[in-house]
Amino acid sequence: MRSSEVIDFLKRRFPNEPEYHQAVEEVVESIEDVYNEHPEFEKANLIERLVIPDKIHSFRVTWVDDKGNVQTNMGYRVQHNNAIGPYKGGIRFHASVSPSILKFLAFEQTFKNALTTLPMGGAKGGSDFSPRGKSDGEVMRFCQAFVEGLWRVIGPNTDVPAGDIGVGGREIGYMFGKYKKLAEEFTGTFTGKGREFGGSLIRPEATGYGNVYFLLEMLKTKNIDIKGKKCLVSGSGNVAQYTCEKLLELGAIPVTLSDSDGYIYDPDGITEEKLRFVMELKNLYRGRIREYAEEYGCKYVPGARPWGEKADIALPSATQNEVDQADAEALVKNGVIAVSEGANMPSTPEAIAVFQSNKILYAPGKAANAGGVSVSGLEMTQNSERYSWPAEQVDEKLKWIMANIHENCVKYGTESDGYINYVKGANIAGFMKVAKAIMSQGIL
Ligand code: NDP
Ligand code: 2IT
Repeated sequence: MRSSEVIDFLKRRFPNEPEYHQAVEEVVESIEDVYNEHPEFEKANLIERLVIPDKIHSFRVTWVDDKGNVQTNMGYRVQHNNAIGPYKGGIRFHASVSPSILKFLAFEQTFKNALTTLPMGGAKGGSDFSPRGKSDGEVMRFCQAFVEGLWRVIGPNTDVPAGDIGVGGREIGYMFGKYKKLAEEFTGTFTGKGREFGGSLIRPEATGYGNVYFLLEMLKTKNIDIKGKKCLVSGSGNVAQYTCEKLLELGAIPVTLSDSDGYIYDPDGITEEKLRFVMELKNLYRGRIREYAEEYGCKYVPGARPWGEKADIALPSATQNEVDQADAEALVKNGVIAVSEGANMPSTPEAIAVFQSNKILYAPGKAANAGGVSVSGLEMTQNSERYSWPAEQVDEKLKWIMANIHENCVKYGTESDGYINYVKGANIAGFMKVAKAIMSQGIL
C-alpha cells in the first residue's frame, strides 16, 4: 500500500470531499509502514475497506417553523465501521454539515473509539440545520422530524448517536423522546441523555475534562506543572466550557474563548464566576461571546481566532481547521509548550507539521478528545445494567482511559530521538485494533 495512491484513488472516486480526504490522508500516511509489514492486509484489500464507510444514510427533513412556513433540511448518518462494536458517534447540527464533513468525522470516530478500550464502532450524523436563532419549539420540531428519518437505522445494539456541535442535552432529550415513541421501547439508544432518564454523570463534562487529563499526561513526560500556565481555549460550547472548568480546578489560567463571530481575551483569567456567566450566556440565553467582553470590560476581537495571544498552552475546542500554518507559527513563536485538541481535526496538516518540527507536545483530537465518547460508552454500559454509577466512579474510569490512550500513543509513537509523535501513536494503535477485528471476521 502506498498512501499517495490511496489518496489519489479516493479523490478520483469521491471528488469534492476535502475534509474526508484530509482525515484519511493523515491516518494512511502514518500507518503505511505498519500496514506493509502485514501482507495479509494487502491481500484482503483492507485499506479500501477501512477508508470507505460501511453505509451512508441520507434523508430529507421537513419541519414547520414558528411562522408556519414549511422548511427542509438534509439529514445524514454515516456508519463507518462496526468491527469492534455497534456504530457510535455524535450528531452535528450546523449550516456547514455536508457528506464530506460527516465522512471525515465518522472515519476519525472509528479510530478514536478503538483507542477508548470500549467496544464501539465509528459513526457520525447530522444536518445542515442551524439551531442559531431558532426557538425551543422550532428546535424540538426539527429534532423530531430528524429522528423520523433516522430511527430505523439506529438502536441500542446497532448504532448509538450522541451530541456534537449544535447538539447538547436539549436536542438529545427531544431526539430520545421521539425515538422512544417510534420504536416503542425504552433503551439506551442515545447517550448524553438527561440524568433523569439514563444519562451518565460526568458525560457533559467528559470531553473537556478528558482533554485536560490527556494534557496532564503529556506534561508529565516533561515534568511540567500545569499550575499557573496560561491557556488559550477556542469555542465556548460544551467542550470549551468544561475544559476551562478543569483547568481552573488545577490552577491553570484560561485567558480566551471564542465563537463563530470572534474571540475574547481576558488577561486576568476567566475565573469560576466568569465561567458561570459564559455557561448561562451560551446554554440558556444562547448569546454571543462578545457579551463577555461587555460584561467584564476585556478585549473582544471580531472575526478572528485567539491563536495570536501569548500563552503556554493551546486547547482548540471549536471546529475543524481552525488552526492554520500561520496560527501554528504564531503559537510556537509565543512559546507554547503544548497543544491538545478538544475539537475534531482543528489543526490543518500544515499546522501539525509546524508543531511537530518544533517538537512541542501535540495531541490530535482522536486521542485527546476521546473522553466524551468514552463516557458515552460508560453510559451504554450503565443503561445495559439498568444502573447508574456515582460521579466519582465515572471520573476515575475516565482518568484511567485517558492515561491508557496516552500510554498507547507513547508505545506506538515514540521516535528514535525520544520525541513522542502522538499522531502516529494514536493512528497506529487505533488502526491495529480495528484491522485485526476486520481480518478475523472475514471478507464482508
Ligand atoms: P458546541 O456546539 O457546544 O460548541 C461549538 C463552539 O464552537 C461554539 O462556541 C461555536 O460558536 C464554535 N464554532 C462552531 N463552528 C464554528 C465555526 N465554523 N467557526 C468558528 N467557531 C465555530 O459543540 P461542542 O463543544 O460539543 O464541539 C466542539 C468541538 O469538539 C467539535 O469539533 C466537536 O466535533 C468536538 N467534540 C465534541 C465532543 C462532545 O462530546 N460534544 C466530543 C469530542 C469532540 P457558535 O456558537 O458561534 O456557533
Ligand atoms: O466527536 C466525538 O467524539 C463526539 N462528538 C462524541 C460522540 C459520542 O458518541 O459521545
